[in-house]
Amino acid sequence: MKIKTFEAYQAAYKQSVEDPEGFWAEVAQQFQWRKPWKKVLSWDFSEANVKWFEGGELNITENALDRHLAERGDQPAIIWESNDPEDKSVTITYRVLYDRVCRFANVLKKHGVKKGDRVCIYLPMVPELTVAVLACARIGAIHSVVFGGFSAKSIADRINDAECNMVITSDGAFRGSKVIPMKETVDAALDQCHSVKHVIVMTRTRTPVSMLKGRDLWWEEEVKHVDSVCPAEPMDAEDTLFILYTSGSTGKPKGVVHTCGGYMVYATYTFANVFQYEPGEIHFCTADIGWITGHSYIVYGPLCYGATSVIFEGVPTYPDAGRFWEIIAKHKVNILYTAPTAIRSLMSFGLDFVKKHDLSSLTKLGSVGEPINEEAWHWFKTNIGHDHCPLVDTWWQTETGGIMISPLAGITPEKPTFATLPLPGIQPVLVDENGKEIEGNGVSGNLCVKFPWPGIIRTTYGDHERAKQTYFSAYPGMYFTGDGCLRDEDGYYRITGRVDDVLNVSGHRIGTAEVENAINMHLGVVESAVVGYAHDIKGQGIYAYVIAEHEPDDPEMFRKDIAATVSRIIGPIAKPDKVQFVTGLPKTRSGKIMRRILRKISEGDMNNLGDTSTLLDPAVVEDIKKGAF
Ligand code: 6R9
Repeated sequence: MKIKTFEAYQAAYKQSVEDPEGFWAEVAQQFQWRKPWKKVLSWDFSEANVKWFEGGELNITENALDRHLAERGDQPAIIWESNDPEDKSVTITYRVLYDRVCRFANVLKKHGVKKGDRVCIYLPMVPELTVAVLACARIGAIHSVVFGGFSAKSIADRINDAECNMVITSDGAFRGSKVIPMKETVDAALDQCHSVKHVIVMTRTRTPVSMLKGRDLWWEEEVKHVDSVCPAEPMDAEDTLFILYTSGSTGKPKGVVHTCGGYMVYATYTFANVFQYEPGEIHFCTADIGWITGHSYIVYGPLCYGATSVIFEGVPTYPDAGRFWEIIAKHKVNILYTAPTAIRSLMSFGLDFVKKHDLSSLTKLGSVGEPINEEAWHWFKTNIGHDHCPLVDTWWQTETGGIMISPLAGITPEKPTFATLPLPGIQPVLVDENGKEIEGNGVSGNLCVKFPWPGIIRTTYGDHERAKQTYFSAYPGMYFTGDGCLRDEDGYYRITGRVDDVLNVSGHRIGTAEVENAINMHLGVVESAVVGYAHDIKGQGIYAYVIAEHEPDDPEMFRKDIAATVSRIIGPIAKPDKVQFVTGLPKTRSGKIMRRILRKISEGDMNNLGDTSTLLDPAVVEDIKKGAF
């Protein structure tokens, strides 16, 4: 499965383009299948239909667990590091993880969860989160993990969209110095959800929680009364493995659907190759399992490849800004996979925090989630990687299932801030606004992919038309990523950021429309427009232009109230950084908000607003400029 030289990469790439089916069949053969597939690939982008390994049967947990027991049953699968550095860390071997997954799978079954049912998981970063995810996969239930920072309303929307019949949560969560309620938030969500029959509550903070008779169950109690044997449910390669909600440029977040066979093959293949994982290495991905990075590179990729994966419950700055480095020294971490926003934040605390810890175990570094700026790239490479660790800048998306464009660690020659070259099987193209492919090097355009890969999104849950519209209609015959991209003279790719109305705040994807809808729900707000602006640490900050019914008496308080509403409707991650009260918004004669102008103003670029003559009322622009931050 593993490519070991740059020549081998080039050969694999060539083969993957000339004979994609042969290429992926060879990779897929290295997994454990219950029944072989009949057809490697069938696809039709115009209908958003892609199928991989049709007719094949498998269970991903047999690949992530059972298959490792004979050879590495006693090897750590998970090393868990608590929020509190004084707590003992927990090591869970493959055998123990297998046992815990089987038991919990039996708990789910006992309470009526069947193949195809949807289960919402709202948990902090504890080992039970991985257990819950794998237990669902074991019995063929579809997991929908919701990031712990989302509000009750966001949880409710996701539960209702997928009609989940089970929720798995905890009493509370530890996050830095804070204790955050979890069950209470789920309870508030469930007031608006009628499909949920049971809630399983894991004990973490032992904060008082309400437990309703007949509905709510304690995790610890339930696992005592079940068998430890749970045969894996045979799944069709194209059966849904999970749903993960993500933001787009319009409307509510959509449920990205990934299926069992293709996702498994792609997450594992990319894990092995991009990180050049060597047996026994300790892999530390700092993402939350509530995002795709955690799904693919904390849980499924590493475990299917028999790796040891670190799960960290806390935040990089608690108890101080040396926490990541302390964890690396403590567990002799070899691979660190993190986000530019974390790097920039830790940079700002100075090198003393770094120097206190022994980072000599590190062999490879990775970055994901947003474009990495030159300064952060070099700081990471030099101060954390001591200039000898390869640094892979990995570009991909929730919809792609796994890494798409990235160096292979130590194999692909690096170039700071470039995701470099496509992985085997990935055929990127740049297109202009008219959908015409831009060929050659030294060009920029919108990034599309013209051939399917096994990890590609299959549909948006419950609304196939939306998947077609969002990804396959802008440029017929191609998957459109929503990203802008540069291909330099060497054919290296650099992703420059979203070209649609999606923001990337601290690596979190947030739709401007979602934030506007939340702001507009606030009492006294008439209308709003949200744009992103360059932010030193977060990458992008959220700038909201708000028209209020009356001029606010206490604008500062009104801003805080608006932030509270956004927090309540979406979650704290979507709170605007800046709120400017305006009397009008720049609109075209057809009523469309000209965000281009608002973006420029939010960045302080007042003199390059471009043509404003097509505006309904060009005078509003002058007013907005005067009041800008
Ligand atoms: C994995 C993940 C996807 C969006 C994507 C792009 C941005 C991710 C990047 C990157 C530049 C990288 N993005 N990795 N931009 N360089 N290495 O983050 O998924 O949360 O769905 O976000 O993130 O804009 O379109 P997701």
